[in-house]
Amino acid sequence: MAQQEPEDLLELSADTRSILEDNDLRPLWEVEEDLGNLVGDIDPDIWKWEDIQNAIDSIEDDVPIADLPPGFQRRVAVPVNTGYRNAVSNTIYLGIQTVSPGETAPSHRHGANALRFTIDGNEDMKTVVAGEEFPMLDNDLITTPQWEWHDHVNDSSETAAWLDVLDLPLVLDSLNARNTFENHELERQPVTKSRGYWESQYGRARPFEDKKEDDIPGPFQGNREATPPYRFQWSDTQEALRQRAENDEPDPHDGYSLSYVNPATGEPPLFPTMSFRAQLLQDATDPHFHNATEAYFVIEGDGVTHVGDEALEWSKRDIFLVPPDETHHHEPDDEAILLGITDRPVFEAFNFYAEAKPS
Ligand code: 1HN
Repeated sequence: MAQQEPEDLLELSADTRSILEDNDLRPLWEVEEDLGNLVGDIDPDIWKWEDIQNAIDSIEDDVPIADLPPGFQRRVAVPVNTGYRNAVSNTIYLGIQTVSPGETAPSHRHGANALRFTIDGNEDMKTVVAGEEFPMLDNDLITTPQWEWHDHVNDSSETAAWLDVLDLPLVLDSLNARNTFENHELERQPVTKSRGYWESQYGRARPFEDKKEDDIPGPFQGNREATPPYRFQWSDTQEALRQRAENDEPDPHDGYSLSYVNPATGEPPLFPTMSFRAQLLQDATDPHFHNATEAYFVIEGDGVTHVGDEALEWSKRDIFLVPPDETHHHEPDDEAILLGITDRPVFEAFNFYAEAKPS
């Protein structure tokens, strides 16, 4: 932020200025400069998998999870950009986390919502959420809703890696809701549910009468239906994408697209703050722009996404960012599948969402 030089300041009498300063007041025409400018420009950006892999391998060699300082205690490489140094945007945090064979990322819970999208997984890599062990197979998407206990246990002989997505900057910075983090007394929470329990609660045949409508976990209140712990198996999502490509028309901007729904409502968004799509692209999409931010993880294929004047060339496992209000469209080389991540629900909740085609 450019600080105003004293000579730029409108002449106010010394008396007026000291009255204002002494009373923690500022005139609007000076405050204006700061409004909407505390977060720097968030530019289009891409993180190539090769570079991410180098980084996560290297930090894995250097630090066991057990040696991490007290705090979140997760071994993660966090993509950041010029305008916002904690995360990819002021609403969405992405990270690439590893857990080595035999390691546990200890149990804790927090107010922010989280999800894992598995990059290198297997049957014996488990994320334990709200009492149930969820196996992490490649491309599975698993929710860690706000205030649910979660730990990650690698009982396999391979290092596991995944993409973390949290609404952390929104919760911690914008909303300043910082007082909701707790470590479990145990490194691993007790597994109290059998495999498939959460699916049985929220699948197609499910208990109905005794479900509470406003069951938001933790100290929170609100008017959204809580998102349950849930694993979206890639094999199901992949089959649904294939059906869509064979039978439906593509969306002009998102290709053959599926929304990950909140299993409690059967509708998007998956979390009140973030929405997720699996997108199969066969042809170039049409350009448009919107005020929501989008981040993408490349599940399969190669291509380029044009964002403003920039061409982001992507391949499998790359991560890229489409900032607010930048015109963008995708051009897959051949067939490609993207995980689309957006903060659009936040805008929609307050009737602020807007999108348009370039003129
Ligand atoms: C967290 O709980 C995890 O549970 C990962 O794996 C990254 C970043 C900030 C705050 C909490 C996890 C996180 C995090």
